[in-house]
Amino acid sequence: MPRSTLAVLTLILALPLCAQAQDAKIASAEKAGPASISENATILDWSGDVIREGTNGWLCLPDRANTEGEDPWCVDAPWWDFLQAFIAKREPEYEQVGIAYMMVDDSPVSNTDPYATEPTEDNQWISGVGPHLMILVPDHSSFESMSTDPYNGGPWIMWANTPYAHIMVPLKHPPK
Ligand SMILES: [Cu+2]
Repeated sequence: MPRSTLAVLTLILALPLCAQAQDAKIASAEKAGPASISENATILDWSGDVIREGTNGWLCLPDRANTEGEDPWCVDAPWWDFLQAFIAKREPEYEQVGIAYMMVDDSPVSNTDPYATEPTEDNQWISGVGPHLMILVPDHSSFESMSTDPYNGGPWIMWANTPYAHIMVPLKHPPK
């Protein structure tokens, strides 16, 4: 078979596989938020590439397959600034209130140390958060009245006293 035919065949075979992977990412990302938001959101993968262009200003990202737990996100602009800063290990710059939906679950995480990768004696490792909202507030002094205890039964401040502090709002149950 001429090499060009082979190349074309490879392309034809690879395309549907590729489309399937993209469909799976879109389906995963759409589960992160209510349909009224996620159906019209821009879908990104975790390298920031656009999988589907949206119309409503929201961004949804699929489950990161390399982590425990299912953790798709839908985020607004302040949260996207936060996520990019978090990944680059720099301080976020958002100046407006931010809302993020995680309507499925989240991967296990330390409640105190943003970059912890495993449980330690004192880093409050939590898992099984279940569906929740996450809220950014630029002025962290307004967090003072809130609990930092993930098991208090209601909302709490995660990563308190760091540039990444935010309000966790469980929608079904406290972390397990
Ligand atoms: Cu979360």
